[in-house]
Amino acid sequence: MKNHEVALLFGKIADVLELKGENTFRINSYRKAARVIEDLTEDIEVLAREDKLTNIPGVGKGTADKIVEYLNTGKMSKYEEATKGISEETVELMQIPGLGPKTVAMLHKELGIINLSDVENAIHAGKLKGLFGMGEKKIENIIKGIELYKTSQQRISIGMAYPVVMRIIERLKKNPKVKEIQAAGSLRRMKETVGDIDILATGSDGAEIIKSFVAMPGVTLILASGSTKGSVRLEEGVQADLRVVNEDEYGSALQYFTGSKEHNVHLRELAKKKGYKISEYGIFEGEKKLGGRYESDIYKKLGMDWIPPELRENRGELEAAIEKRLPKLIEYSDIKGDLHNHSDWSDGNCTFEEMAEHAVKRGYKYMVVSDHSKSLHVANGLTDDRLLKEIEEIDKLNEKLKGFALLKASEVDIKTDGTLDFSNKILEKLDIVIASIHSGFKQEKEKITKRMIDAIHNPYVNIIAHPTGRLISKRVGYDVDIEKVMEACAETGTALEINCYYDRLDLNDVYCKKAKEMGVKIAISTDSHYVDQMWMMELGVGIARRGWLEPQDVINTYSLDKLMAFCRKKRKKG
Ligand code: DGT
Ligand code: CA
Ligand code: CA
Ligand code: ZN
Repeated sequence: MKNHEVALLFGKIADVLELKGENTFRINSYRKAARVIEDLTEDIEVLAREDKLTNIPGVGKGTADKIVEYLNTGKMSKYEEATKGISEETVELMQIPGLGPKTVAMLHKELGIINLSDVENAIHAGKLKGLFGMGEKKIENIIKGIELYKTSQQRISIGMAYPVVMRIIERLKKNPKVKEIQAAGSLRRMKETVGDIDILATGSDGAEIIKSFVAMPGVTLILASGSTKGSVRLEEGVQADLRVVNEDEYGSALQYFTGSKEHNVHLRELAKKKGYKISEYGIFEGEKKLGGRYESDIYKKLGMDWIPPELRENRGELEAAIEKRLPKLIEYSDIKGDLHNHSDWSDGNCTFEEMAEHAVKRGYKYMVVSDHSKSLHVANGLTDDRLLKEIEEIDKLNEKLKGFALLKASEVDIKTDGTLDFSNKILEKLDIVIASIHSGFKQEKEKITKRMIDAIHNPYVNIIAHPTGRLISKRVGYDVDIEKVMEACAETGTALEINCYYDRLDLNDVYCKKAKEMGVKIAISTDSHYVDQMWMMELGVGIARRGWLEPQDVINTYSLDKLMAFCRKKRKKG
């Protein structure tokens, strides 16, 4: 898929135009196109072939032509024109969180800065201090942004890698020479970012299998192609390795290549203490091979339960496996509904009828319609009247639906002073209320924490969405005291969200585990703005599993009745 490349180009055009101080309307339209294309799960090459690019919201004829030009020639003349006289390094610099076009323009004017090492030198020499807008916090943010940028350059998001790997595996499964095949490495562990993709297979003819692997569409470079290992670069900008191993070593190879490295190191020590040796080829006592066909051979022989891959981070899972107290992790099939979605009443791109239809196809029993509230103008937030009207429309649709319920909700803004965007009189009419922060990100820790806790104490608020506000590739998040937030949630019966959107995954795995330990319930929600974002529930479930969560910890495993009882309980208490 070239979606990411194209989105990046449009984003860069917007940056350059902004750097030059051009018309904001045009800048915004490039930004919008970038965002929409980045989020799209359909392949733009397919859409281009079918002449359907202009069906993408925010993509007009002019934008579509630019996409087609890029897909055909690998170049976009608008980009070349816009960046004339500006170095590639400067364009790159604006991709760093905390260093947008305005800041880069200022740094260029004041210090002649044109690239990343200029910025790093200036920070070191203390030259940023005292410049316009350069408080201590801003400089701190730039330093964090540079770190984030450096790591994200080397890793891609699970949201991008996961569908790619599923496609590769589907394709190779059709090859009659392939017997077993599955992902290993960080992807199998559902880590939020992936450095490279590791796939393992068994089969009758290694060289043939590898040949078909390196010849797949989407391969931009073949790095290695032998009889047991193939290695390629994919157009998503990530490397993928396929290893074909012997059947009687498949389990031990899977165990070894799934990692994590820290988990494996600890496991090897435990094996050693028992007088065994483990490797990718099996588990051995001296020369004698004790097992290796199945992954569970390794764990069983070491006297412990098999450990689900998402737990293998050396965070206490080995001890728990020995003591037979591993959690019974939540699974995708436990999910009964999606608790945070937007329709075209606010900034979504589908009707809630369309969203409901898709939710039914997924086998859900309920789905929350939670459009934005009035102060979020950029997202076409609903006024009181429009929300009341939407409620009516949802009621009407519900009369027609059987065995499935649309829940009336709002993603209500927590305003900068900690009050909510709708009065309790309005909130009372909703089935479920989600509250979240979309403004005042730079507030002091105390202030932003209090703001969130105030919202949590509102008897109508059931879920806090994307609790830390981070964006994996571009934003650290607000400075909230998450432990205090969790205390308030536990006390009031308010849930915290795992937002499944691939660049959010917020709460993260570590915070999920903490929430569980503190007695806080979790909602796993996709925050979908199109039907084809609802698949990201699978990513959220992965994060939940990494956070040791069991079905009972997650409120959207509840039946509709139980979920409604959860919401009502807080109202009664409040
Ligand atoms: P990534 O690719 O950075 O997202 O993370 P992983 O975990 O996929 O790491 P990768 O691709 O370098 O290696 C795949 C697995 O192979 C890793 O999780 C554990 C195993 N492995 C690799 N190198 C070592 C090593 O030096 N020692 C041990 N024990 N295992 C290793
Ligand atoms: Ca890997
Ligand atoms: Ca690897
Ligand atoms: Zn939302």
